[in-house]
Amino acid sequence: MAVRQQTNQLLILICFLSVLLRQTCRSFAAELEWDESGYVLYCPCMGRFGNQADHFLGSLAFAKMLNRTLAVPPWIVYRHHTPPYTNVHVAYSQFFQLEALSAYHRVVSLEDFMEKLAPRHWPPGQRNAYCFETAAQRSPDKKSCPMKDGNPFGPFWDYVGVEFDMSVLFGGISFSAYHQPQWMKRFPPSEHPVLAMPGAPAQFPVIEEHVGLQRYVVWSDKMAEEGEEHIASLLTRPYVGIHLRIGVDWQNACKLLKSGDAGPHFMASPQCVGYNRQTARPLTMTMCLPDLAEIRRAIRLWVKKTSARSVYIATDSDSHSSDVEKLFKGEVKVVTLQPDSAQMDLYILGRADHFIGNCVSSFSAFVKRERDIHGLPSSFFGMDKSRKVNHKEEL
Ligand SMILES: Nc1nc2c(ncn2[C@@H]2O[C@H](COP(=O)(O)OP(=O)(O)OP(=O)(O)O)[C@@H](O)[C@H]2O)c(=O)[nH]1
Ligand SMILES: *[C@@H]1O[C@H](CO)[C@@H](O)[C@H](O)[C@H]1NC(C)=O
Repeated sequence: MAVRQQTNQLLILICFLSVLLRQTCRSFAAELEWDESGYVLYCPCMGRFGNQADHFLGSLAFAKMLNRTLAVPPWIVYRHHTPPYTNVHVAYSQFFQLEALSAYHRVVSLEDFMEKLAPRHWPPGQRNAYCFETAAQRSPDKKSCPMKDGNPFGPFWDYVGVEFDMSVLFGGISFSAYHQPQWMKRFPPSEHPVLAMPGAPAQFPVIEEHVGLQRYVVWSDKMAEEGEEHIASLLTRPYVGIHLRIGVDWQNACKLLKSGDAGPHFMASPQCVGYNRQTARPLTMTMCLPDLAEIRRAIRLWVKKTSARSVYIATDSDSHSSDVEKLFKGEVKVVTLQPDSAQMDLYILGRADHFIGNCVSSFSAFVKRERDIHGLPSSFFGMDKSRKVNHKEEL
């Protein structure tokens, strides 16, 4: 009797395990199964990392809205100053966990899509491009999507290994949720399985509704390990992380504010002035391009408030580290890594005890969103409340 019961239990266990195994196998295989609900493909062809990240969140939301799998593109990294001087395409999973996105929506890497699904389900000869009529207007026959015109467009689709066969144009619709029914009606997946677009089906900057999707953008183990090593070896907590976006290209961008008719919304600024244009706070020159006095003021304030023992400076230009060191007479350690990959700066800023960012920069915005998700505090240059109010600037 007892033996029989044990055998039964064993059998049940085996059955249970095999069901578990089969499900695991199925979910592994499912990754590579064709999705009858279709796909969204796009080139992250606008801007550098911060811009691409903003666009990524919107594109993720767009794919979910259409219930299509998102083919997650690689990041385009521009190497204008280092050999081989061509764009580098870095797989999403180098920096972030692809699997973490699945908690929100179905995804496949664009690389896997091309290697494992496209040969059979989206073969050469059937590769349609989709774009706005207005974009096609620029082509010689006024009917072709500019998929591979110029850099980074051409190199991107070459890297992916795609030539486009036909163009499908659309107009009178936007990527917003308002037009969801039109998209579904116009492009049923049975007739249009793969929507491949020249740019992200999203707005820049990311709309308020999609800011929280940052939650699904989770650092890869490799990045986290490397980042933690840097933090442990270079910094003493608490540390204040600052983003100095002050290089020549940025100085030129901020000049556009001087004319005064730019309004409060300029690049990533909705993140600090507010998304609603009517109620937005004014955007000042100091917020866009903090001068050395403002940099000193903000750092001194936040180092004091947080009793920081070190400061981490990420920058696109001069780190001003010796100026910052002088502020604290050597009592606060000032660190700047100037890493090869900008993502390492993002990681370290994301983990700081306090972050001071540049409101107008989408690079800063990435850090701010991530910190908000984890409940970590951030502020922006040029807009601490305790700051002396300059009436000319504020009104
Ligand atoms: N390593 C590093 N790179 C930076 C830093 N700030 C800016 N960069 C570089 O400059 C790029 C700025 O472009 P984006 O990331 O799109 O962000 P943005 O500040 O909104 O700038 P624009 O593209 O000019 O609109 C980044 O992607 C980095 O490559 C920094 O603090 N550290
Ligand atoms: C969404 O797509 C999935 C996967 O193709 C499918 O199983 C599901 O039925 C679709 N949902 C709707 C509402 O169409």
